[in-house]
Amino acid sequence: MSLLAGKCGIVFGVANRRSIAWAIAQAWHQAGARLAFTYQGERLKENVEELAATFGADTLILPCDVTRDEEIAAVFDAVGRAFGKLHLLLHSVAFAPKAALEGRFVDTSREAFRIAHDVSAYSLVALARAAAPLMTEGGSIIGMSYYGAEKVVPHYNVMGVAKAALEACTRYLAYDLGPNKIRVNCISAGPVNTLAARGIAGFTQMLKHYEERSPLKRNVTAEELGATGLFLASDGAAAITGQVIYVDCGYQIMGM
Ligand code: 0WE
Repeated sequence: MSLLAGKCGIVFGVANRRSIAWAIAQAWHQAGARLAFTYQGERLKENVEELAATFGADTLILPCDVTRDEEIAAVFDAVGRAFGKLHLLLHSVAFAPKAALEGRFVDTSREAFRIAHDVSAYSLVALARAAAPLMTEGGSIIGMSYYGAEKVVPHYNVMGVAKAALEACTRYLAYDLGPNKIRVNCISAGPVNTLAARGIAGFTQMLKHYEERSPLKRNVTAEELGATGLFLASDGAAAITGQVIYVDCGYQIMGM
């Protein structure tokens, strides 16, 4: 029942109520965890405040642009003062300039490549390094990935390369932090209709494609991703680290 009673967590990447980060946060909260949330930019501040308010007064809400070391330091400083310790961290953050997701991968600019990797992959390393000193009782760090990390998904382009980096970072972090009982894993989600997916040309066809081709003949729900996030955070996953867990209705196993 209270799988995460007495645990403290921090969630990066809630934009609105459809966010995968919000689904995982809800699962963690319902399991008894005390949570902190970060938001990127004033535009998303109100959304996160409104959502987090439903979790009660001991919820922390902090600004964080994950490309800024000083903002990351301030976040973990505040979490250390408020919680004194940390057990869970969710990284559900990605960005590539829109143009890089539209044209050909071969045309990716140096700047678009840099931004995609900084926001979407390096940030996991920076957050893990800052979180580790607070994870004195061990911990679970979770990143979000996508199949485009391992196979070509047209137009996913530099995000696929950045997710491949994120998955490799997950393995190296798992090795470094394992002795501290900190586990690091990725959930590779099937497509979900979130803010990050909005405006992506052909996204509706992609959902239909998964319905037709995946063994379960449907798309994954945000609630199901929440349940996997809860599992990976719990002692049920105590011996699982460095892994990429596909939560995609089985799509990834198909060859044709
Ligand atoms: O990781 C993602 C998308 C992340 C993302 C989304 C945007 C949209 C707005 C990163 N950067 C941006 N930049 C923007 O300006 N997904 C797994 C969802 C997604 O995005 C795709 C997909 C899928 C699936 C893009 C092309 C093809 C497939």
